[in-house]
Amino acid sequence: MNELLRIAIQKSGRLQEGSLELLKEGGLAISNGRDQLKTQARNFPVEVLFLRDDDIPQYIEDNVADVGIVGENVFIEKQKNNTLIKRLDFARCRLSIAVPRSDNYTGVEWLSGKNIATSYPNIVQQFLDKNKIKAGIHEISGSVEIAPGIGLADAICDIVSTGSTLLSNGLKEVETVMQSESVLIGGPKLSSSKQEILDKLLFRIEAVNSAKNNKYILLNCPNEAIEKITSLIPGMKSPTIMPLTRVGWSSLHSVVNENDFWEKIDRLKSFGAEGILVIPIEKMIA
Ligand code: PRT
Ligand code: ZN
Repeated sequence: MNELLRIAIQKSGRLQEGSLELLKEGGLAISNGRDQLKTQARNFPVEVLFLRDDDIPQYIEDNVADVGIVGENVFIEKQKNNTLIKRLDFARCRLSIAVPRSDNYTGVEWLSGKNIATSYPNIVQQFLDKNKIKAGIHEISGSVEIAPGIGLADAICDIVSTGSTLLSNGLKEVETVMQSESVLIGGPKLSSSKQEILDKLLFRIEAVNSAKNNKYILLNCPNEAIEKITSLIPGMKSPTIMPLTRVGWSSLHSVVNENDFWEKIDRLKSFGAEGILVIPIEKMIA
């Protein structure tokens, strides 16, 4: 029998949708994991295991799964024999220290001798060691934000996204311990046939992600602006240029990155570009 690459993803929660979407956009025909522990892609040698995110690093270390998608915070906290294969750019958040709003927080030394409630004891300990602070760590698995209010701790370290959970619990964010996003992690070594499947999948994920980060752009410009515009938006190799029936003008097609998109649009206009159309790209293969 041919080998299957076993990919562990979160069964339900904040990572589940993004993980499934990524695999589906990569062309894998899979069902969504409701009421099932695992499923096999119908058109690709992959088996998807649906697990609690906290268990994924251990399952990879134990060779039950080959690779998995978790938050970077979980990858760092668990300290298993895992390696980071690829950052996946969704479920972005940060792990922060927060204290009651009324406390007069003066800096990281304020934490000295205090009690910090968290679900991430290893990460907090590393942070304290780095800052040469001695403080108590109280590990709790959920509802960390209520700990100071009920007298369980002086401070917390928890995941923050918009900050509204901290706000509604009377807390203020005082230190960012780490930034996090979803990551693909794996064990130390795959068999060559599994590595081949993973490489194929990574290639597809790359195509999907670069497409998300880029837009197809079409514009009209006076011929004398072509050179400047080409150096601003060189595209994948170089732009396509077609003459317009209007003498002295061309239509230019290229690819533009999402990150500095608006800045580039402003410059294109200043170069004399008109009739700018921007169109999403579905897949992009360099
Ligand atoms: O059941 P299972 O163990 O699989 O899931 P879980 O409850 O442990 O995890 P889940 O689904 O809540 O989160 C999975 C991963 O998503 C985390 O490990 C992070 O990497 C990432 N992530 C991104 C978040 C958030 N954003 C987030 N906002 N994880 C949790 N939160 C929580 C946070 O704990 C806090 O309670 O949302 C609240 C803060 O949000 P704001 O917007 O109010 O600041
Ligand atoms: Zn969890």
